[in-house]
Amino acid sequence: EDTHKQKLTIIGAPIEEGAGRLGALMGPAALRTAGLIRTLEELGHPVEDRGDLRLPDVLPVVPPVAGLAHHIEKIAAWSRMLSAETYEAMKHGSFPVILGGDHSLSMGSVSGVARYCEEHNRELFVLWLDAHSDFNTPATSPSGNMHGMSAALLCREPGLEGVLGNEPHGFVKPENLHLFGIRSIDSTERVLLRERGIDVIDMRKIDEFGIAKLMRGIIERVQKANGILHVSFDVDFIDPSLAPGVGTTVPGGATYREAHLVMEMLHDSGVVGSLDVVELNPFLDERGKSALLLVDLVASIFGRQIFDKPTLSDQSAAALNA
Ligand code: EXY
Ligand code: MN
Ligand code: MN
Ligand code: MN
Repeated sequence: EDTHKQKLTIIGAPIEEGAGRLGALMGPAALRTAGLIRTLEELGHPVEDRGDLRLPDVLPVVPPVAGLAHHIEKIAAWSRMLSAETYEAMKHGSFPVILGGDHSLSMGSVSGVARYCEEHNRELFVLWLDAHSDFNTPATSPSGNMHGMSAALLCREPGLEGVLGNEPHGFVKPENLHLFGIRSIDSTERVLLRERGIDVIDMRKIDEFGIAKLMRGIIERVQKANGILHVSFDVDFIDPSLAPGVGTTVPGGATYREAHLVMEMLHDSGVVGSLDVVELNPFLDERGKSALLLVDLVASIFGRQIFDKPTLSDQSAAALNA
């Protein structure tokens, strides 16, 4: 998957019911306003923008779950739709980019990618850039908010089968999931993460060993397996001082350069096949700051290098000539 000039399919997923507070619904609109599509085109990628999807009028019936799972019917409807979208995009040789929307959308986006990988005998790896581990189930969740359950669903934790139901979908092997940037884990999650042996790269490890070395380890693993890497980028991976536009801020996140370096290394690796950008809440943002940073980070994963980046004076010169 050379992300150089690869065809991109942009899928807007204005979903907010998986989060504890409203506003992530405006995420795709804010990313578009911040120039996401134009930026990707300027990098030389053919972009197919599928626009923002909307919920069907009739929601699927989901059998009752043991525990708390708020708005599970809506999450199920989004998941089934998104799973089909990412699967189709990949089947057509395109790279799906899902604009959220809260993190529950990854239940759908990643299960579609996983289905594609299973059918094509490619090993799927997932890089989960997040402050949180998102490894609750309805039985363990303290909040019932389903954005805190998406990684668990993808690893086939019990209690969430009804979300995708009988729709075709794939899963992620727990040993192929890398949680990265983590600094908030519920006690219930901790137990499950240990039992399943999930790789948790927390901020302390990043501080101690450096983000480049840790990223290199993951990238080499995927390259050796000739695998495909899905990147699920939760805005709260970044430090809240840089990206305040998110409902679940946790101090001590990735710095500006750490976040960019991750994206630059991912680009150069050539192994990334799909991307979610989730949890942007424009209602909580400061004058578009988080949305603009996200667009820059997405530019980095699609090949923008510091060496080629337009400076402010380039931009004002262009404006004068216009
Ligand atoms: N662990 C907490 C819960 O399950 O309610 C918080 C989850 C926040 C999840 C955000 C999206 O990453
Ligand atoms: Mn490339
Ligand atoms: Mn998350
Ligand atoms: Mn998070």
